[in-house]
Amino acid sequence: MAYEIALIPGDGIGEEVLTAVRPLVDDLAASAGFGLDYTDLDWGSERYLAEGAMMPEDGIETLRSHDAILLGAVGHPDVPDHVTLHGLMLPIRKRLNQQVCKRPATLLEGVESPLRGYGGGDVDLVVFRENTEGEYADVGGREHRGFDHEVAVQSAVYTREGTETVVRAAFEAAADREGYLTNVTKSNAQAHGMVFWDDVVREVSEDYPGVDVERLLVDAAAMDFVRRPEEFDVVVASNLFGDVLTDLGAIVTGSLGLAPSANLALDGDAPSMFEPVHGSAPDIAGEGIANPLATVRSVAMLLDHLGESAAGTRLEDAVADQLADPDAPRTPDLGGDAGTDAVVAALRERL
Ligand code: GGG
Repeated sequence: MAYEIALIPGDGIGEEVLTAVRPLVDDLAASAGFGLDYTDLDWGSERYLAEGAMMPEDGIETLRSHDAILLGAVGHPDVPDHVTLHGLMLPIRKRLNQQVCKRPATLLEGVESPLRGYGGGDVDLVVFRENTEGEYADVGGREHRGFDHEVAVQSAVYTREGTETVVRAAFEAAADREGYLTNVTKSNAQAHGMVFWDDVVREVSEDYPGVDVERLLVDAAAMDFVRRPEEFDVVVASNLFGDVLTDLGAIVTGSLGLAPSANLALDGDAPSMFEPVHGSAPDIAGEGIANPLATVRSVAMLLDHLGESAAGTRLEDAVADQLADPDAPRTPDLGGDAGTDAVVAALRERL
């Protein structure tokens, strides 16, 4: 049995971490009795600079025939960020209907949190981020460019279907975990879209009587991710709020270099996409010091999604073991001085 994986290293450290991690994943798959057949896709900013587009016109159709997508990172100092995001990552999420973005944040043993007094196991939360609409909707425009009366309009869009899909996914996770869900909005200020969002949460909650729901405004949630992160379990939030909160979740659990994510196409008609939360990090690109573990953990989520849960768990457990080992190499984001390849080599040995 071999799974078809679309591999998009993308930009900056995305390419370095994917190149480093791929042989380890192949070994793991072989030892677990399945194969991974990759389609290497050189999509990204270098392609944009050479050809004027981040991916080919039929790129989305190319992806459709795969079982899953593994993405590195997107972003290049010579290309505006809105071009890279709207040219690659957002069309994939939107056109493959990857409505749910799942981002766990766990403080693992051996990893130092910047928060005083927190140790391994103290923080274990998962954010469900709406992934194809909300504040990321491509609705709006600019008029009167260059004049004093220039105007920019950017509208957020919340559909019942999109909102309910992510809210239901979050309730399902909460029911499986601790029965506790935090709904993050800004419905005091955004009285249309976010009050609608709260209504959907209330409606869906009726199907989950065993789940307690806490409501938080996003400013309070940001504060509490720092002040009392141990009290969160499952969090559901809009596209932008989820994006912001998951960087916060990543850093209070040690590093953006450890944070994995899954963009899930739950209707099953299209592949889901797995990617480290971090971006292309141009400041360290090419130095060989990027932390590969966010990508490794994203692969663990990918394997779990494909139904290869034993292999996914083995990978995730090996990462946890390695981080708990004070003698194991670690990259500078975790206070070490090892390079990407050394961390992957040690993990391969451990597996
Ligand atoms: N690994 C994916 C990546 O490059 N993320 C950077 C980024 O800006 N992401 C925006 C988003 O997730 O909405």
